[in-house]
Amino acid sequence: MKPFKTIPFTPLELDVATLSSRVEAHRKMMDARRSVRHMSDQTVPQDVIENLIRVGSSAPSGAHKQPWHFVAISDPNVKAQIRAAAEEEEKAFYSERAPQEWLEDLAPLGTDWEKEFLTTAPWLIVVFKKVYDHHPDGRKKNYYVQESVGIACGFLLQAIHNAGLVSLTHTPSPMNFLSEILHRPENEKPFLLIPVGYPAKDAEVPDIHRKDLSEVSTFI
Ligand code: IYR
Repeated sequence: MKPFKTIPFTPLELDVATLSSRVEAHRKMMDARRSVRHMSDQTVPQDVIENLIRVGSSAPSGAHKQPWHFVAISDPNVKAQIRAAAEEEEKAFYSERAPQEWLEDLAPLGTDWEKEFLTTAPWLIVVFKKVYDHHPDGRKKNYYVQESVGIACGFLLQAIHNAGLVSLTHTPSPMNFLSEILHRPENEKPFLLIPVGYPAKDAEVPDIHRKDLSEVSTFI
């Protein structure tokens, strides 16, 4: 007897031709993903956001602790509070805190302190990482929190794109203000702010390109 309970795993069982074509279709689909900063205010139903978060939360995690919490915001007043606080931090970043080299690296993206998408997007999803969990018998440690929550965000971003919606990985820094505005407990720390919605009709994205496979991989 194993010391833990198991259930059968159900594989997809694709033939090689189907496997190749599915991977190619997925690659093409994902190649069309872009970070979009010009959002439409068109609404997205809550049940869609709920299902996208379920995808994010299906990610693997250290010791299966699932050390994340997703806060989905559509309340215009809360979005306005977040925008005001984020823009205050961004103003300080762009005018004082950012070293010259960082500003030069950001120049091709055309970013600045103004974050209109924070009030235009129908939803903001703030992902929190849980450094530890509260249990009746005290604090319980989580493992590989950074990696786990990063993977969960990757799942979420992929699901958003697959839905025909757009997103942006926004990291106002520091972002402690999110804990206060969203009333999150002290064991949760803000990890990523992801506006979700449809792109604005005239949305444009920077003309930047991805590294080739040969630059990002080695086969041995
Ligand atoms: N947080 C700032 C700056 C910024 C930093 C990086 I690294 C980016 O890839 C993009 C922006 C902002 O959101 O504008």
